[in-house]
Amino acid sequence: MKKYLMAAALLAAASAHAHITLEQTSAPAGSYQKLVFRVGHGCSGSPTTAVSIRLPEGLAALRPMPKAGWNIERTPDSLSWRGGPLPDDFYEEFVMFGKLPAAGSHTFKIVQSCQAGSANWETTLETR
Ligand SMILES: [Cu+2]
Repeated sequence: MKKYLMAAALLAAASAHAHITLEQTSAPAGSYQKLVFRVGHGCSGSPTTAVSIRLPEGLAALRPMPKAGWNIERTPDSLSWRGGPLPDDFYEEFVMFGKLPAAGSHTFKIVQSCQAGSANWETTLETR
C-alpha cells in the first residue's frame, strides 16, 4: 500500500482508495495462515478482470481458495485469478492459505488487470 506504481494522473484520483492490500500485515513466522487480499476498486473506473500476485520467497504449502467466476493459474512463484469482471464500485477478496516464511519483511507484488488498463501494487507482510 505504501509503494505503488501508477501514472501520475491516476495517482491523485486513487490515493484515497484502498488499492489492493493484505487484510492482516503481520503474523507469526512459520505459522499456517490465511492471507486475504482486498480489492477496493478497479483501474481508474475500469472493472477488474485479473489479480496476479507474485509470491515472496519462503511461502510454503500454498493453497489458493477457489472463487466462483474466477479461474486460478499457478506457477511456482505466482498465483493469479482471472475472471470477473469485478465492477469498479464493488469490493472483493482473494484468499490463499499457506505456511508463512521465516521472520522478516515479505513483499507481495500485485498486478491488477482491468478491462481498460492495469495497476501495480505492493503489500508487505511482517513475520515475527
Ligand atoms: Cu486505491
